[in-house]
Amino acid sequence: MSLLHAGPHRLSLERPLVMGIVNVTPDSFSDGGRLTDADAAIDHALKLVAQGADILDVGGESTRPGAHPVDAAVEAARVLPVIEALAGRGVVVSVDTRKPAVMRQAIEAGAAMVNDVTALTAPGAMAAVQDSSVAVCLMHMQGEPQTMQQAPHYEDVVGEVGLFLADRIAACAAAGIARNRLVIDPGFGFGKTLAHNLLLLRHLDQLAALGVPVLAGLSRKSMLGTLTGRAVDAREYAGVAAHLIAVARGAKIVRVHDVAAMRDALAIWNAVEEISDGT
Ligand code: HH2
Repeated sequence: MSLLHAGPHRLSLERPLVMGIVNVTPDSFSDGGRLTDADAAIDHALKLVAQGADILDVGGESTRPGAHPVDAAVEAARVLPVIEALAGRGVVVSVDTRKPAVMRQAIEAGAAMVNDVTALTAPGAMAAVQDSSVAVCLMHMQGEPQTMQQAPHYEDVVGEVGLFLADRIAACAAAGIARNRLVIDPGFGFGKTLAHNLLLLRHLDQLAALGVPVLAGLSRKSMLGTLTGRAVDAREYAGVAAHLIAVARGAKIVRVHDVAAMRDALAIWNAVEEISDGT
């Protein structure tokens, strides 16, 4: 049985896992400003756990297109109390950060996973996780959040994203990070046009073939709005459909705002996968 090692936790990958999003930011694209104080964030996070989230991803810096970077001290002050409270209740907590200083403090506060949209490429990022036992999500992004959607360009988006992720897996192996701690993610919407996102979703199985669990994060993203004409707060059905396609093509973790809806969809998925033909 395949297990993801995340700090003290061992997460079975037999069934797809749901990662619930907790943005402690004033400016996230779909839920910014809702959870700016720690108590509100913790309350929301515990609701997501009650709805069936397996992991909670706590972020203190928006990486939406055009977002401005925040100072490490500001980001840490936003996420640390939330991480500490949730980890203290036994929740599997991931920290969504690209800053080594925040990674270190989050691990100290009990985070079991580091979700880095820059795939540990910042100076000091590899070292920040190397001597810990946390899981790491390596995500692909072309460019920087501030400018990444201006002119994304690839000759072969699936091939290039795959090569980048394979290279980052190798860099982690060279740094002594065991493969059973790694997750990869094509980074939907991070320096990608609608066509790039659709191709990555259609061919997600090619990334899954790298042999590391794939995480898909499409929740409420603009590609869903473009395809359905829906506003950001009305993309739940589209998100469920997109994540289910990702699961059908090999994704093992889905990163979503709307946990309850995703759980229902996966109840159907799991039942179909697990029914025995001889029944
Ligand atoms: N997407 C966002 C943030 N972090 N991490 C991973 N691994 N994969 C993703 O697709 C991903 C991510 C953007 O979504 P959100 O957190 O809702 O918004 P914001 O960055 O504005 O806080």
